[in-house]
Amino acid sequence: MTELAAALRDLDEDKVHELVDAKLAAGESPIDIIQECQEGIIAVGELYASGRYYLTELMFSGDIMQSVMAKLDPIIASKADEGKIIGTVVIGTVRGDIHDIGKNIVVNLLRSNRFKVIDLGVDVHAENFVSMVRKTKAKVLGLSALLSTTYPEMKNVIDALTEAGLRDQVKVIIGGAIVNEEVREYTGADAYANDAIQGIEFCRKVYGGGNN
Ligand code: B12
Repeated sequence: MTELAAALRDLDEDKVHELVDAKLAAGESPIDIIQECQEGIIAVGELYASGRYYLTELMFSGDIMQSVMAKLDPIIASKADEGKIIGTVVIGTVRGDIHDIGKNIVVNLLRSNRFKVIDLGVDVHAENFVSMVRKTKAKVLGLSALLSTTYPEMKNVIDALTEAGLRDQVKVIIGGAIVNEEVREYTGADAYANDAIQGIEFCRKVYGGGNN
């Protein structure tokens, strides 16, 4: 584990920021910094799951991550690829789930990569996803979920798209730390991603490589 990941795992906010500042000064990419932080925060989750951390620590790790993102987001935005919009992506965290740090990273990266993003926020009902896909004619719907209890809800959204006759016109990608091929298959999604870059690559592919 890197020093930055360990500082986040140990909830040492000052050290996290010291290391992030040093990495930025050394020209490291915000994406690499996010990945290191993600490693640390996954360790926080494991400590929580094993009973060594409590909800307070879980919340604090989220706060630290958000304060890091407040620093990285403007840098990501300043490197935005200017030019014609590639396509529209509707995204949100599904009903029952309020985790949004990862989703927000995906949103910012998509925007800086010339996608128009409709971010529906957290705890989003299936009908809202369906009506936004219908309204915007988006070719990609991104569903974020970090709780295994919300997998049925992701399936519910995809079933609702089918019922509305929209499933053929939209590709669905599910994302979050713990989704995998098994969850993709269960929900009926077209793809899954455990990091933002995979998600952006998928959107580019759906929109024909981003050249249209
Ligand atoms: C911080 C945190 C919280 C914060 C969230 C703050 C916020 N605003 O989001 C708070 C304290 C609120 C919280 C609450 C809870 N949490 Co929590 N939380 C976490 C923790 C430690 C980190 C999540 C995070 O922000 N990671 C950092 C980001 C950058 O990573 P990420 O979310 O994975 O996102 C990346 C990728 O996955 C991907 N991605 C994400 N979404 C999408 C979407 C698309 C479309 C794409 C393409 C990609 C993509 O791109 C991102 C960037 O690379 C995780 C541990 C873990 N392993 O993830 C537990 C974890 C998710 N939480 C957990 C639990 C149990 C809870 C609670 C139920 C606890 C409780 N008893 O109340 C509640 C649930 C509340 C609710 N109803 O949603 C469990 C879930 C276990 C499970 N199997 O279901 C975890 C795994 C911890 C654990 N190991 O036990 N949590």
